[in-house]
Amino acid sequence: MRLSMGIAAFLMLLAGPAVAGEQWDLPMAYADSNYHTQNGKRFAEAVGVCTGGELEIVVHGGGSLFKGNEIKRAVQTGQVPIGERLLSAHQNENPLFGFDSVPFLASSFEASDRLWRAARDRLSEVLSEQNLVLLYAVPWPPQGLYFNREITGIPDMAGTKFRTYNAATSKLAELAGMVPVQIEAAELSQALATGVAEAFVSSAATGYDRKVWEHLSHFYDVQGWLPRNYMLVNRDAFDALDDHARNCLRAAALLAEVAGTTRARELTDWYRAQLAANGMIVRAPSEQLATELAAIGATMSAEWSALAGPDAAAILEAFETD
Ligand code: PCA
Repeated sequence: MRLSMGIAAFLMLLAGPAVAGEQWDLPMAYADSNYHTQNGKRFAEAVGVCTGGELEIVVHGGGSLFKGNEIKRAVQTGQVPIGERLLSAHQNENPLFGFDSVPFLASSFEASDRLWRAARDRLSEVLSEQNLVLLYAVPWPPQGLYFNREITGIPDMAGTKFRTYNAATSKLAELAGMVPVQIEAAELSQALATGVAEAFVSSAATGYDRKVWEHLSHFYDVQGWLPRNYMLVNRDAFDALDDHARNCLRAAALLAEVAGTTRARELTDWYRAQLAANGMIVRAPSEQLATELAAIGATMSAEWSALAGPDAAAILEAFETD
């Protein structure tokens, strides 16, 4: 409450006179109640207050305007001026986009923040070349494994149909002898209900949002990595704004990144507790599973470094020396 009053006071200082405004639609892919979506709504409100109504942003959650895998392209091509997306889902375009999904490279909130600081400038440059302005990024809670049975090691996973959300998670499935199927979070419950997928990797947040206890029984809290959602603006739309509106977007983005990341940290234990409260067995991986996953992580880390070349080297160096 104190924080939000501080934010309001800060934005009022920036606010100019009220003028009849421009309206921007903002597609987001995840559940309306999810903290990313709620944070995006507060970001939109802050921009509205700061610009005195000159720029009004309307959030469309749950993939209702564009589906997750369509959002980046829609923003790039100007079908919408702004959108939020899990960038690692596009790591086939540029391996740099997968920097936040390398298993066990940065598996705590603290390490994830450091990795983000190390990657941010280069990522902004690459996105700028794609006609995109990067505004802010907010992590998901640490990634764990969901199954419909007890799993004590990788051999238990053989042949399982495994829902993935990017190239890294598909690679993980293959290295574990499973069959990857890439599916958006919005379609996850249906995929589990129909047997298209039998297991998956994600945060406790997505397990909660999709009520996966209706289909699965075990959550292994392996804490693999913390992928991020990124708020992206079409560069032409951004450049067409006046200085004041651009400053408002940047200021609201700074606040949104801090607020969203804080919320993710605060909610992580709560999400895990909700899985357990709804009957799931929530536990750490066995020693065997942890060791086997670490070996897969080492393979994937080496592969990512080779693929992302000088970008990877620069990020890893900045990460390790921060
Ligand atoms: N939820 C998203 C991405 C990472 C996460 O925790 C998903 O499962 O699609």
